[in-house]
Amino acid sequence: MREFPNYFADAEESFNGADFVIFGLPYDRTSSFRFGARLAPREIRKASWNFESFDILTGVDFTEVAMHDYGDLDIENKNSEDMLESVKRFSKRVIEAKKLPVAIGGEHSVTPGLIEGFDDVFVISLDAHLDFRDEYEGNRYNHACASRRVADKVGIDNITILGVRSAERKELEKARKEGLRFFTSRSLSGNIDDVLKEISKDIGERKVYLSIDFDVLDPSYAPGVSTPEPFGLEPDDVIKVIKTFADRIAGFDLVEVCPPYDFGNTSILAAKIIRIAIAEIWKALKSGN
Ligand SMILES: [Mn+2]
Repeated sequence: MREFPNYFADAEESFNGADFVIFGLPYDRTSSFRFGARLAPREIRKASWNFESFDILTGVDFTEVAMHDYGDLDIENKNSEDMLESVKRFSKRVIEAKKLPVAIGGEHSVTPGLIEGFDDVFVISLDAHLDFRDEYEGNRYNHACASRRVADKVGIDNITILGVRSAERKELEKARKEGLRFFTSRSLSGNIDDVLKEISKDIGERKVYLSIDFDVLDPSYAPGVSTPEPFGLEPDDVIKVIKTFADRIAGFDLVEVCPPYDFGNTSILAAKIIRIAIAEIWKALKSGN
């Protein structure tokens, strides 16, 4: 493969001039099955150079979109608490500067840090896993606890998880008891338009934070993830989610891509979905101005 610059394609704006700030979170210290998600920011950036600056699907020319690529945060060797502190600090800086954070993981444990800077936000998480354990392997900040920690912050009524097809029995009981709203991949099959319409109505005009755990996709589309789980969503389902909330998304992350188990197709799809999300949000921003 040719050598390309180590920044996300077309992200050539300065921090101050940007509407979107892309940054990498190379962290996989709590991964429970496959390690390697820390390598994803680099691979996804590389994959982004595969695409034309003009995107025929969204009609957006990325040379017109003010995107900055900050690079990676120095978190690879930190423990969970210190990693979260760094992620939170940087994410806050982006949000306070009125820019939209676009985080490339790394594992899902980064998400609770990313949302810390928002005052009032509804979290939509796409994930094969419920991630609602209070702790895993002795760590409350393990990637298997991501949704639980997010719910601690925003409140159980302000998060919904789409595409679930894996949970531990007690974890599931607890989620049901506490009223966590989630939709299994099966329940969305053939029905996602109606579900999204309903969620959209409930959220109203509130801001949305979108967390895309890439294992929400079926492994036939995205085999290179840390914990693949069969019977997942299709890429178009993810696009539908993005389009439904594009006018309200205040930040998003894409996590759990695991390059050592990828032939390149997962990173390519991840880069494309990041580009489509930026394009749809940008179009919504423009039409709102
Ligand atoms: Mn997951």
